[in-house]
Amino acid sequence: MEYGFVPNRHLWYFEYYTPGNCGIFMKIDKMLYSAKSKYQRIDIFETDFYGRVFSLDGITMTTEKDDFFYHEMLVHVPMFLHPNPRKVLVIGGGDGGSVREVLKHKSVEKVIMCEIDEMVVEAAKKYLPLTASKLDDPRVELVYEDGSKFVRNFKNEFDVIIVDSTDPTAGEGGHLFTVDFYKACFDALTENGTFAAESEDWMYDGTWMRMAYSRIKQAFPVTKLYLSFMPTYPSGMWAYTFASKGIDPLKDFSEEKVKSFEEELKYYNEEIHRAAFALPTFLKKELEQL
Ligand code: AAT
Repeated sequence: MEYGFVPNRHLWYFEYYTPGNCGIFMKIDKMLYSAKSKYQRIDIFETDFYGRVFSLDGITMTTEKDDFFYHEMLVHVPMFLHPNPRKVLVIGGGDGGSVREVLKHKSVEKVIMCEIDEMVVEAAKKYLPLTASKLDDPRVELVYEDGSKFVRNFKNEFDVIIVDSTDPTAGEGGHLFTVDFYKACFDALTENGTFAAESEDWMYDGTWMRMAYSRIKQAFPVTKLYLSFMPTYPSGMWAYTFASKGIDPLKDFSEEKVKSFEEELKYYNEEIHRAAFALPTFLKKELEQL
Protein backbone atom coordinates (compact mmCIF):
# COMPACT_ATOMS: atom_id res chain seq x y z
CA MET A 1 0.00 0.00 0.00
CA GLU A 2 1.35 3.43 -0.88
CA TYR A 3 0.85 6.24 1.63
CA GLY A 4 1.33 9.95 1.18
CA PHE A 5 -0.27 12.51 -1.06
CA VAL A 6 1.24 12.49 -4.53
CA PRO A 7 -1.63 13.85 -6.58
CA ASN A 8 0.07 14.31 -9.91
CA ARG A 9 0.92 10.68 -10.45
CA HIS A 10 -2.58 9.35 -9.82
CA LEU A 11 -6.17 9.47 -10.88
CA TRP A 12 -8.57 10.49 -8.12
CA TYR A 13 -12.30 9.98 -7.67
CA PHE A 14 -14.25 12.69 -5.84
CA GLU A 15 -17.90 12.37 -4.84
CA TYR A 16 -19.46 15.70 -3.91
CA TYR A 17 -22.13 15.44 -1.24
CA THR A 18 -25.20 17.70 -1.22
CA PRO A 19 -24.93 20.75 -1.27
CA GLY A 20 -21.58 20.32 -3.02
CA ASN A 21 -18.90 21.63 -0.68
CA CYS A 22 -17.74 18.42 1.03
CA GLY A 23 -17.54 14.75 0.13
CA ILE A 24 -15.36 11.63 -0.16
CA PHE A 25 -12.35 10.87 -2.35
CA MET A 26 -10.38 7.77 -3.30
CA LYS A 27 -7.30 7.02 -5.33
CA ILE A 28 -8.08 5.08 -8.49
CA ASP A 29 -5.60 2.29 -9.13
CA LYS A 30 -7.09 1.26 -12.45
CA MET A 31 -10.10 2.28 -14.52
CA LEU A 32 -12.02 -0.84 -15.53
CA TYR A 33 -15.06 0.58 -17.30
CA SER A 34 -16.43 4.00 -18.23
CA ALA A 35 -19.44 4.58 -20.41
CA LYS A 36 -22.41 6.83 -20.93
CA SER A 37 -25.72 5.02 -21.15
CA LYS A 38 -29.04 6.55 -22.18
CA TYR A 39 -29.63 7.34 -18.50
CA GLN A 40 -26.33 8.03 -16.76
CA ARG A 41 -22.56 7.89 -16.72
CA ILE A 42 -21.26 4.56 -15.44
CA ASP A 43 -17.77 4.06 -13.96
CA ILE A 44 -16.18 1.00 -12.40
CA PHE A 45 -12.64 1.24 -11.07
CA GLU A 46 -10.18 -0.60 -8.88
CA THR A 47 -8.97 0.95 -5.61
CA ASP A 48 -6.49 -0.31 -3.09
CA PHE A 49 -8.65 0.26 -0.01
CA TYR A 50 -12.25 -0.27 -1.14
CA GLY A 51 -11.66 -2.89 -3.84
CA ARG A 52 -13.77 -2.35 -6.94
CA VAL A 53 -16.00 0.71 -6.87
CA PHE A 54 -19.12 1.28 -8.97
CA SER A 55 -20.30 4.85 -9.47
CA LEU A 56 -23.18 6.45 -11.39
CA ASP A 57 -22.88 10.11 -12.36
CA GLY A 58 -20.06 10.45 -9.83
CA ILE A 59 -22.11 9.00 -6.95
CA THR A 60 -20.89 5.83 -5.22
CA MET A 61 -23.31 2.91 -5.57
CA THR A 62 -21.22 -0.04 -4.40
CA THR A 63 -17.74 -0.81 -3.18
CA GLU A 64 -16.51 -4.36 -2.67
CA LYS A 65 -15.41 -3.51 0.85
CA ASP A 66 -18.78 -2.47 2.25
CA ASP A 67 -21.43 -3.69 -0.19
CA PHE A 68 -22.69 -6.15 2.46
CA PHE A 69 -23.47 -3.36 4.98
CA TYR A 70 -26.06 -1.85 2.63
CA HIS A 71 -27.43 -4.87 0.78
CA GLU A 72 -27.86 -7.02 3.89
CA MET A 73 -29.72 -4.27 5.72
CA LEU A 74 -31.94 -3.33 2.80
CA VAL A 75 -32.88 -6.92 2.01
CA HIS A 76 -32.89 -9.04 5.19
CA VAL A 77 -35.11 -6.75 7.24
CA PRO A 78 -38.16 -7.18 4.95
CA MET A 79 -37.21 -10.77 4.02
CA PHE A 80 -36.99 -12.10 7.59
CA LEU A 81 -40.21 -10.30 8.54
CA HIS A 82 -42.24 -12.05 5.86
CA PRO A 83 -43.48 -15.47 7.06
CA ASN A 84 -42.67 -17.26 3.79
CA PRO A 85 -41.30 -15.05 0.97
CA ARG A 86 -41.65 -16.87 -2.37
CA LYS A 87 -41.90 -14.13 -4.97
CA VAL A 88 -39.78 -10.99 -4.66
CA LEU A 89 -39.49 -7.82 -6.73
CA VAL A 90 -36.27 -5.78 -6.63
CA ILE A 91 -36.53 -2.36 -8.23
CA GLY A 92 -33.21 -0.84 -9.34
CA GLY A 93 -30.25 -2.66 -7.81
CA GLY A 94 -28.54 -3.30 -11.17
CA ASP A 95 -25.24 -4.34 -9.55
CA GLY A 96 -26.98 -7.50 -8.27
CA GLY A 97 -26.17 -7.12 -4.55
CA SER A 98 -29.81 -7.13 -3.47
CA VAL A 99 -30.66 -10.17 -5.61
CA ARG A 100 -27.67 -12.02 -4.14
CA GLU A 101 -29.03 -11.41 -0.62
CA VAL A 102 -32.66 -12.28 -1.54
CA LEU A 103 -31.56 -15.67 -2.87
CA LYS A 104 -29.98 -16.60 0.45
CA HIS A 105 -33.58 -17.27 1.57
CA LYS A 106 -34.47 -20.83 0.56
CA SER A 107 -38.21 -20.17 0.31
CA VAL A 108 -37.66 -17.86 -2.69
CA GLU A 109 -38.89 -19.31 -5.96
CA LYS A 110 -38.64 -16.23 -8.12
CA VAL A 111 -37.00 -12.79 -8.05
CA ILE A 112 -37.76 -10.18 -10.67
CA MET A 113 -35.19 -7.40 -10.84
CA CYS A 114 -36.52 -4.37 -12.68
CA GLU A 115 -33.56 -2.15 -13.49
CA ILE A 116 -33.91 0.75 -15.89
CA ASP A 117 -30.39 0.56 -17.31
CA GLU A 118 -29.29 -2.64 -19.05
CA MET A 119 -25.75 -1.27 -19.39
CA VAL A 120 -25.40 -1.23 -15.58
CA VAL A 121 -26.28 -4.92 -15.39
CA GLU A 122 -23.95 -5.89 -18.23
CA ALA A 123 -21.08 -3.93 -16.67
CA ALA A 124 -21.73 -5.40 -13.21
CA LYS A 125 -21.73 -8.96 -14.55
CA LYS A 126 -18.36 -8.33 -16.16
CA TYR A 127 -16.55 -6.13 -13.62
CA LEU A 128 -18.31 -6.73 -10.27
CA PRO A 129 -18.45 -10.53 -10.08
CA LEU A 130 -18.72 -10.62 -6.27
CA THR A 131 -21.78 -8.37 -6.22
CA ALA A 132 -23.44 -9.68 -9.39
CA SER A 133 -22.77 -13.32 -8.49
CA LYS A 134 -26.42 -14.45 -8.61
CA LEU A 135 -27.75 -12.50 -11.58
CA ASP A 136 -27.60 -15.59 -13.81
CA ASP A 137 -29.43 -17.81 -11.31
CA PRO A 138 -32.45 -19.52 -12.95
CA ARG A 139 -34.80 -18.06 -10.32
CA VAL A 140 -33.92 -14.53 -11.47
CA GLU A 141 -35.80 -12.67 -14.19
CA LEU A 142 -34.26 -9.43 -15.41
CA VAL A 143 -36.53 -6.70 -16.74
CA TYR A 144 -35.19 -3.45 -18.19
CA GLU A 145 -37.81 -0.82 -17.54
CA ASP A 146 -38.67 2.09 -15.27
CA GLY A 147 -39.64 0.36 -12.03
CA SER A 148 -42.34 2.95 -11.30
CA LYS A 149 -44.17 1.85 -14.47
CA PHE A 150 -43.42 -1.88 -14.21
CA VAL A 151 -44.86 -2.29 -10.71
CA ARG A 152 -48.24 -1.05 -11.96
CA ASN A 153 -48.69 -4.28 -13.95
CA PHE A 154 -49.23 -6.27 -10.74
CA LYS A 155 -51.87 -6.67 -8.08
CA ASN A 156 -51.44 -8.93 -5.05
CA GLU A 157 -48.41 -10.58 -6.63
CA PHE A 158 -45.19 -10.12 -4.61
CA ASP A 159 -44.43 -11.19 -1.05
CA VAL A 160 -41.58 -8.68 -0.73
CA ILE A 161 -40.69 -5.53 -2.69
CA ILE A 162 -37.23 -3.99 -2.31
CA VAL A 163 -36.47 -0.55 -3.72
CA ASP A 164 -32.72 -0.33 -4.32
CA SER A 165 -32.79 2.95 -6.18
CA THR A 166 -30.43 5.79 -6.96
CA ASP A 167 -30.88 9.11 -5.18
CA PRO A 168 -34.06 10.98 -6.18
CA THR A 169 -31.95 13.72 -7.69
CA ALA A 170 -29.88 11.36 -9.88
CA GLY A 171 -30.71 9.73 -13.22
CA GLU A 172 -34.21 8.25 -13.22
CA GLY A 173 -34.30 7.69 -9.46
CA GLY A 174 -36.90 10.42 -8.84
CA HIS A 175 -39.73 8.24 -10.17
CA LEU A 176 -39.10 5.87 -7.29
CA PHE A 177 -39.74 8.51 -4.62
CA THR A 178 -43.38 9.42 -5.37
CA VAL A 179 -46.57 8.62 -3.42
CA ASP A 180 -48.10 7.08 -6.55
CA PHE A 181 -45.17 4.69 -6.87
CA TYR A 182 -45.40 3.64 -3.22
CA LYS A 183 -49.17 3.10 -3.58
CA ALA A 184 -48.53 0.92 -6.63
CA CYS A 185 -46.06 -1.10 -4.54
CA PHE A 186 -48.74 -1.53 -1.86
CA ASP A 187 -51.18 -2.85 -4.49
CA ALA A 188 -48.57 -5.20 -5.98
CA LEU A 189 -47.89 -6.80 -2.58
CA THR A 190 -49.70 -9.85 -1.19
CA GLU A 191 -51.63 -9.70 2.09
CA ASN A 192 -48.57 -10.35 4.30
CA GLY A 193 -46.42 -8.23 2.00
CA THR A 194 -43.31 -6.47 3.29
CA PHE A 195 -41.42 -3.61 1.70
CA ALA A 196 -38.12 -1.77 2.17
CA ALA A 197 -36.70 1.21 0.33
CA GLU A 198 -33.35 2.93 0.57
CA SER A 199 -34.17 6.33 2.08
CA GLU A 200 -31.01 8.45 1.91
CA ASP A 201 -29.26 10.03 4.92
CA TRP A 202 -30.14 12.62 7.51
CA MET A 203 -26.97 14.68 7.31
CA TYR A 204 -26.77 15.72 3.65
CA ASP A 205 -30.03 14.53 2.12
CA GLY A 206 -32.37 15.00 5.07
CA THR A 207 -35.06 16.61 2.96
CA TRP A 208 -35.25 13.49 0.81
CA MET A 209 -35.03 11.15 3.76
CA ARG A 210 -38.05 12.84 5.36
CA MET A 211 -39.85 12.98 2.01
CA ALA A 212 -39.32 9.26 1.33
CA TYR A 213 -40.50 8.30 4.82
CA SER A 214 -43.57 10.55 4.83
CA ARG A 215 -44.61 9.50 1.31
CA ILE A 216 -44.25 5.80 2.11
CA LYS A 217 -46.35 6.48 5.22
CA GLN A 218 -49.13 7.81 3.00
CA ALA A 219 -49.25 4.48 1.17
CA PHE A 220 -48.79 1.88 3.95
CA PRO A 221 -50.45 1.38 7.38
CA VAL A 222 -47.14 0.28 8.97
CA THR A 223 -44.09 2.46 8.20
CA LYS A 224 -40.85 2.52 10.19
CA LEU A 225 -37.50 4.11 9.44
CA TYR A 226 -34.36 2.16 10.32
CA LEU A 227 -30.64 2.89 10.17
CA SER A 228 -27.35 1.18 9.52
CA PHE A 229 -23.72 2.11 9.07
CA MET A 230 -22.74 2.45 5.45
CA PRO A 231 -19.16 3.76 5.30
CA THR A 232 -19.04 4.88 1.66
CA TYR A 233 -22.46 6.56 1.48
CA PRO A 234 -22.82 10.19 2.60
CA SER A 235 -22.44 10.58 6.40
CA GLY A 236 -21.84 6.84 6.87
CA MET A 237 -25.28 6.51 8.49
CA TRP A 238 -27.83 5.29 5.99
CA ALA A 239 -31.62 5.28 6.32
CA TYR A 240 -34.10 2.73 5.00
CA THR A 241 -37.87 2.62 5.32
CA PHE A 242 -39.65 -0.60 6.19
CA ALA A 243 -43.35 -0.77 5.38
CA SER A 244 -46.03 -3.45 5.38
CA LYS A 245 -49.74 -4.16 5.20
CA GLY A 246 -49.78 -5.14 8.88
CA ILE A 247 -46.57 -6.89 9.93
CA ASP A 248 -44.74 -5.00 12.66
CA PRO A 249 -40.94 -4.97 12.31
CA LEU A 250 -40.34 -5.55 16.04
CA LYS A 251 -43.45 -7.28 17.45
CA ASP A 252 -43.61 -9.78 14.58
CA PHE A 253 -39.86 -10.41 14.41
CA SER A 254 -38.57 -13.93 15.10
CA GLU A 255 -35.05 -14.02 16.50
CA GLU A 256 -35.03 -17.79 16.14
CA LYS A 257 -35.51 -17.55 12.41
CA VAL A 258 -32.35 -15.44 12.09
CA LYS A 259 -30.33 -17.56 14.52
CA SER A 260 -31.08 -20.73 12.58
CA PHE A 261 -30.37 -19.19 9.15
CA GLU A 262 -27.85 -21.33 7.32
CA GLU A 263 -26.41 -18.86 4.85
CA GLU A 264 -23.53 -16.57 5.79
CA LEU A 265 -24.43 -13.02 6.85
CA LYS A 266 -21.72 -10.54 7.73
CA TYR A 267 -23.65 -7.52 9.03
CA TYR A 268 -27.26 -8.43 9.77
CA ASN A 269 -28.17 -10.47 12.83
CA GLU A 270 -31.08 -10.59 15.30
CA GLU A 271 -29.58 -7.92 17.57
CA ILE A 272 -28.81 -5.59 14.66
CA HIS A 273 -32.39 -6.03 13.43
CA ARG A 274 -33.81 -4.70 16.69
CA ALA A 275 -31.14 -2.05 17.13
CA ALA A 276 -31.66 -0.66 13.62
CA PHE A 277 -35.14 0.54 14.57
CA ALA A 278 -33.87 2.46 17.63
CA LEU A 279 -33.58 6.04 16.42
CA PRO A 280 -31.68 8.98 17.92
CA THR A 281 -33.85 11.52 19.74
CA PHE A 282 -33.55 14.28 17.14
CA LEU A 283 -34.68 11.91 14.41
CA LYS A 284 -37.56 10.50 16.43
CA LYS A 285 -38.80 14.04 17.05
CA GLU A 286 -38.51 14.94 13.39
CA LEU A 287 -40.41 11.89 12.23
CA GLU A 288 -43.18 12.41 14.79
CA GLN A 289 -43.92 15.73 13.12
CA LEU A 290 -44.36 14.20 9.67
N1 AAT B 1 -27.22 -1.70 -5.08
C1 AAT B 1 -26.55 -0.62 -5.62
C2 AAT B 1 -26.98 0.64 -5.20
C3 AAT B 1 -27.74 1.48 -5.88
S1 AAT B 1 -27.93 1.24 -7.55
C4 AAT B 1 -29.47 1.90 -7.99
C5 AAT B 1 -29.92 1.45 -9.37
O1 AAT B 1 -31.23 1.97 -9.61
C6 AAT B 1 -29.07 1.94 -10.55
O2 AAT B 1 -28.49 0.85 -11.22
C7 AAT B 1 -30.06 2.70 -11.45
O3 AAT B 1 -29.84 2.52 -12.84
C8 AAT B 1 -31.39 2.12 -11.01
N2 AAT B 1 -32.57 2.98 -11.26
C9 AAT B 1 -32.64 4.33 -11.15
N3 AAT B 1 -33.88 4.76 -11.46
C10 AAT B 1 -34.61 3.65 -11.76
C11 AAT B 1 -35.96 3.45 -12.16
N4 AAT B 1 -36.79 4.48 -12.29
N5 AAT B 1 -36.37 2.17 -12.38
C12 AAT B 1 -35.52 1.12 -12.23
N6 AAT B 1 -34.22 1.26 -11.86
C13 AAT B 1 -33.79 2.50 -11.63
C14 AAT B 1 -28.34 2.58 -5.11
C15 AAT B 1 -27.37 3.37 -4.30
C16 AAT B 1 -27.96 4.36 -3.38
C17 AAT B 1 -27.34 5.74 -3.51
C18 AAT B 1 -26.43 6.11 -2.45
N7 AAT B 1 -26.13 7.54 -2.42
